[in-house]
Amino acid sequence: MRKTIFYTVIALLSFVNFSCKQVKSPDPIGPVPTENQMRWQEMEYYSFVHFSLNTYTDQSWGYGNEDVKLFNPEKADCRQWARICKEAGMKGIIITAKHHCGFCLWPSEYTEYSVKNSPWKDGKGDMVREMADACKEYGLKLGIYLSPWDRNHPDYGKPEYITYFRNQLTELLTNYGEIFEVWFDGANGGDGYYGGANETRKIDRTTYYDWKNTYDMIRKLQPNIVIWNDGGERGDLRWVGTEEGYVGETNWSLLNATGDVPWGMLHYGVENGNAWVPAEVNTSIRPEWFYHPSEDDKVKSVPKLMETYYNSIGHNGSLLLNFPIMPNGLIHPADEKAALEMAKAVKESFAVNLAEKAKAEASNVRGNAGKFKASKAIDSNKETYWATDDSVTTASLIVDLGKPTLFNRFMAQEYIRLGQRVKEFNVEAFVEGNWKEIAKGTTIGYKRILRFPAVEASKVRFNITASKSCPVISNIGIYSAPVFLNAPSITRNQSGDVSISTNDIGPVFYYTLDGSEPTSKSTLYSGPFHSDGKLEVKAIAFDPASAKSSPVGIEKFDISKRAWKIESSANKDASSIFDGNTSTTWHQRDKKMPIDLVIDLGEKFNVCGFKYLPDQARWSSGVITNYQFYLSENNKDWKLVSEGEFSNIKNNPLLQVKDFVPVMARYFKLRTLKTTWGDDVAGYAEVDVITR
Ligand code: FUL
Repeated sequence: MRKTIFYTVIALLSFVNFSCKQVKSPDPIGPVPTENQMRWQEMEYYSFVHFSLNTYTDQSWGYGNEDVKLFNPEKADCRQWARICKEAGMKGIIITAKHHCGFCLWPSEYTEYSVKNSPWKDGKGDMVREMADACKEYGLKLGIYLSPWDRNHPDYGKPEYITYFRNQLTELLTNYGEIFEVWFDGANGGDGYYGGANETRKIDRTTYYDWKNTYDMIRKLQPNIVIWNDGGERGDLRWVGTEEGYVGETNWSLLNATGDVPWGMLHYGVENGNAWVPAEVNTSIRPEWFYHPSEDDKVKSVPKLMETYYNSIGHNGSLLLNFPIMPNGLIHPADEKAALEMAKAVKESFAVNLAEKAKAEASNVRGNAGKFKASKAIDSNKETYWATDDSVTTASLIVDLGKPTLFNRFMAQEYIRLGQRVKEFNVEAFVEGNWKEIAKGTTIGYKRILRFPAVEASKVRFNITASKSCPVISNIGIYSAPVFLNAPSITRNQSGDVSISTNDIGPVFYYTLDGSEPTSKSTLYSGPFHSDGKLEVKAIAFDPASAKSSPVGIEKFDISKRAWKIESSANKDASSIFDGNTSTTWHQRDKKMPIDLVIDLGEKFNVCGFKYLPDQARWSSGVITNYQFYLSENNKDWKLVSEGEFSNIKNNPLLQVKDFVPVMARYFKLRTLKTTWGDDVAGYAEVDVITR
């Protein structure tokens, strides 16, 4: 008997051993994430806080000469920031320890331009310390933003500055505990205070900072860190080429380790790149990064934030969402409300994974081994996965829900420790006895979520139609998420025709013109309507199926543009700059700087401001950074009414609004002094005036 048991055990052991040998895990393909990148990827969602002297000067970029005495956040409370981030489902906070103006939120030993000379806590405060303590208390990780460009420091542009920069980094990476991410913004407008020199300093961003040695130093001081850098040496993470909150639908977590990274590579990654450099989507909860009171009513709505969620985390990226801190040192209640409502929407959307209790079956299972079977993709365990045989690069997995079930989201995750593989896939639903395609996508990566109109089906088929190598899928999710509609956009063309539209599928619109809040009882929009002159339109999108409404879209139009004429050019395309269509543009290419745009308003008005929307195409030429704005009654005698800088317009090409003391005028002149490209091209998507 004993012998029989012995031989049975031996036989079983050799069988197990034999099958394990037979069914080896897939080999990794291409570059794979490091442990640091893996840990970071799993964080998914974390925040930025922007706080500096800009908060007190209503600027986007400080020049470097702003008075340190302005910094006095009497209610500063990093615990409030941390609590909000925690409740919003975030996993960490990156603080602007130093922005481009050079002001330091910690009492750096190497400069006087810091909190130590501010009235805040009589110069005894340390905002980075308070942030680190608050993060610890709330179980969040801490990250540091240290601007390489320093508009205050006298040595900026010289080799000495690199020592200063590294000294500051050393302070930040040694005195505040573990730092999960360090953020080096590439912005550099050239000019600055520079210790009183008030000049333009050009650096070569590929060589000046000697990133290689700085990186070595960082990794020694913080072995678990990830480095974000949008210029020079390749970091661990990449920018996605826009600050509007989305990365490409196709998103490879790969780049090449060396060479230039044009916009397309930032946004979509590089399919056959030789380095793992995943995407981080950074955007602000308001249009701008720093706090501006004029944006209190421009905090992003839940539908907008949910769109950002799907276009970042749902596109194989992480989401870095910014809170601007108010001058009193707190996050504005409207920002808190939006972030918490978004968290609730995310929670509700993904509360029940309908695939979890289902049965799964695959067209191919690697070596027919239990370890790689289809159900490993629906067991909610990130360490197990469904995989196919090496020779199989197209495969299907059917999730049987058991009964007709309503759903509108599909989520898939690759086991990226073995590399990113899937190039193309689609999802079908079994409806009334037939398979019907409901959605399709390209890459998957760490996480991909597809949205589609709700469908009722008993089975779902996930088809991988192209993959670099055998697919390795760690998780699949099927959800029924609540609908969130975006506020509609409202435009008016030069003839005065007002149009209402949206990106969402299926809603109708209701609007008002008398300032009252629109409801589903207001006027139903049935197509463009005519209305010249000053006008305020408020509109909602409404989904008849769920009876849900969007937030209210509001647009204020000023004087009619019907009689406007461009005086400075005979070009016919030029009128596209006041056609109300933000995607049509005009570029003046036939002049040398400064380039003037002169417009005849047709009659005299009391003008008190102007608006400039740059070309919305990515990295377009002709984006104005430095301007002058003049008014005239006769097109001869001009009065300069506004001049300055459109800060951060390159990365965040928002509508720029400038107000000034009212002046009667029939003509205006927008003079371009400098653009982001520094060439002789001035470009415009829209220009407008504000009148009294
Ligand atoms: C940009 C900077 O210039 C902005 O001011 C902001 O800090 C943003 C996160 O990065 O490029």
